[in-house]
Amino acid sequence: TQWQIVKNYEDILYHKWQGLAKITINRPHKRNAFRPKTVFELYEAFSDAREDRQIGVILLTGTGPHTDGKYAFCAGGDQSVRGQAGYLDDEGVPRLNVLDLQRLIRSMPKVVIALVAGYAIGGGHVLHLVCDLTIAADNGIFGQTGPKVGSFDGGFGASYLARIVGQKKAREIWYLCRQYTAQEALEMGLINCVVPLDKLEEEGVKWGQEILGKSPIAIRCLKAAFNADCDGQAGLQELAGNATLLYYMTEEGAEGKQAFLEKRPPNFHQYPWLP
Ligand code: 2NE
Repeated sequence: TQWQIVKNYEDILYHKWQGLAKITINRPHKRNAFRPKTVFELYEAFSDAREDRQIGVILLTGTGPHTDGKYAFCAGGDQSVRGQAGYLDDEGVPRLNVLDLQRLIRSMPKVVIALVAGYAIGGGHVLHLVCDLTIAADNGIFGQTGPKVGSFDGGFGASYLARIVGQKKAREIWYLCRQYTAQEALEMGLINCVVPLDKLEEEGVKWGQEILGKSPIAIRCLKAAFNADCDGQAGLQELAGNATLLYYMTEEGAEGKQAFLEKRPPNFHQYPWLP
């Protein structure tokens, strides 16, 4: 792969290559924990990838190893900038803007694959969770820490986790704050596969290329359908938005617009009432 740099950021790296985007959290000295700036940069890169009609698959990963040899996907919110009401940005405004990022990853009509080497912990664990797919290196470590460090994620972090691994396991993960190996995560259905560390990106690119050969609209509607089952009216809005998009692409839908613009009654008689 010949990744091209899209834009230089402070806390992340952003590359593209042949239909794939790669977004890398680049704070290895903090186990890739995110501060508000990191999240704003991630949000911008994901928004760019969403807008780019060449891009169908986004790989989300973390820089590693750190100088101590350890790897991390992401260790959640940066506790050193946590203030009284959230994580403080450069102006001292408290933020939980990672929740906006979670929603963007889930709702964007493209496939997001988490590539996890090392720690996916706390809010970093929730980030891999909200990705469509997760490929882990054999050194992957998964877990929540909220009740240990005075935090929790009662959104996707709790209910979506329970949808994936079941209620009992999700409660165990949150109440005990244990760490689980990649193999254990695979066995509980939390991730899609485990590969040797040096094959992680290669495997992500392979899965991405396979997906890129599929129908964009089919993938788009499937992602929205999977979301709709969990996301209530927000999920239905997303799915219905896709139905509207498809309707606009039909002659029947276009006839309504055309008739309005031509100031004539619409002629829908030419279209059947299908059984
Ligand atoms: C990730 C973990 C288990 C790694 O342990 P270890 O022993 O390999 O590394 P160590 O020494 O703890 O960390 C290395 C350096 O990274 C920093 C550490 O402070 C340390 O820095 P130095 O002492 O070398 O200067 N670091 C690691 N994680 C950090 C973090 N989250 N914030 C700031 N600095 C961090 C171990 O490091 C760990 O347990 N980390 C904390 C995980 C955690 O509790 N994250 C926050 C959960 S809450 C959250 O993310 C959240 C939420 O619940 C709701 C909404 C939004 C966010």
